[in-house]
Amino acid sequence: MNRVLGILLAIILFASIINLPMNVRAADPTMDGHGLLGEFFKVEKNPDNRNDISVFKFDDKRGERAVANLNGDSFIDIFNEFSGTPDFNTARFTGTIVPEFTEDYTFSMEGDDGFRLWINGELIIDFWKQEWEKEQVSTPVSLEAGKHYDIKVEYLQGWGGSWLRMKWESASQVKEVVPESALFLPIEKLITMKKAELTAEIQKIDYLLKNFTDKVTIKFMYPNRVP
Ligand SMILES: [Ca+2]
Repeated sequence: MNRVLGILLAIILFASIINLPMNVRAADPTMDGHGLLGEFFKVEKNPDNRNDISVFKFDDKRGERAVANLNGDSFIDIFNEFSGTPDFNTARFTGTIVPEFTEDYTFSMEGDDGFRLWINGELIIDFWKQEWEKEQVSTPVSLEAGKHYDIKVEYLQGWGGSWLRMKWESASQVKEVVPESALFLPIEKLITMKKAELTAEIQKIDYLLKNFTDKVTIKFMYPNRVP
């Protein structure tokens, strides 16, 4: 490791120890790239038939937000914020899913209203209906431990309650809500996040170099190599 890098690491350590207030972006709601990327869309209801399923499309995107997992939490606040109304919206959730065991997995979903689930590009649950609280179970999907599989969920909300719950189970995996730890944001989103984190670290280093260089001692990392 060269000396300049050593100095930079020392400064980063110094910055984290003294916890300076700096103009960096707020922490993401998910940790270490876990979770799913949610995209939220507004739709126009058919004024003559509020049960017209054909209105639920994905062409009027209003915003996006990372979610930890699909655990039954209400989407109403998010739709209110992005669309201005909790009624007649759609959402799409994407990322990757990593199983713990090499086994056949079965997915179960329940929601208010309907949903579709793809794993590794294969549509395994198709419940595109204005109905609610009706659990749907997939056919078994063969997965390998530790491997990232693309996951996509599409969701429609007519009116009233608005939520989704996604569970999995296998011979070794007890049926549970798929946890945040098994879900990862899409790779392009991860790269954007990591770039932002790196930019924030560089901003910290810039700030510290300008304001605190005289207080940083290289002895912190290399006690025997620096005079
Ligand atoms: Ca609903």
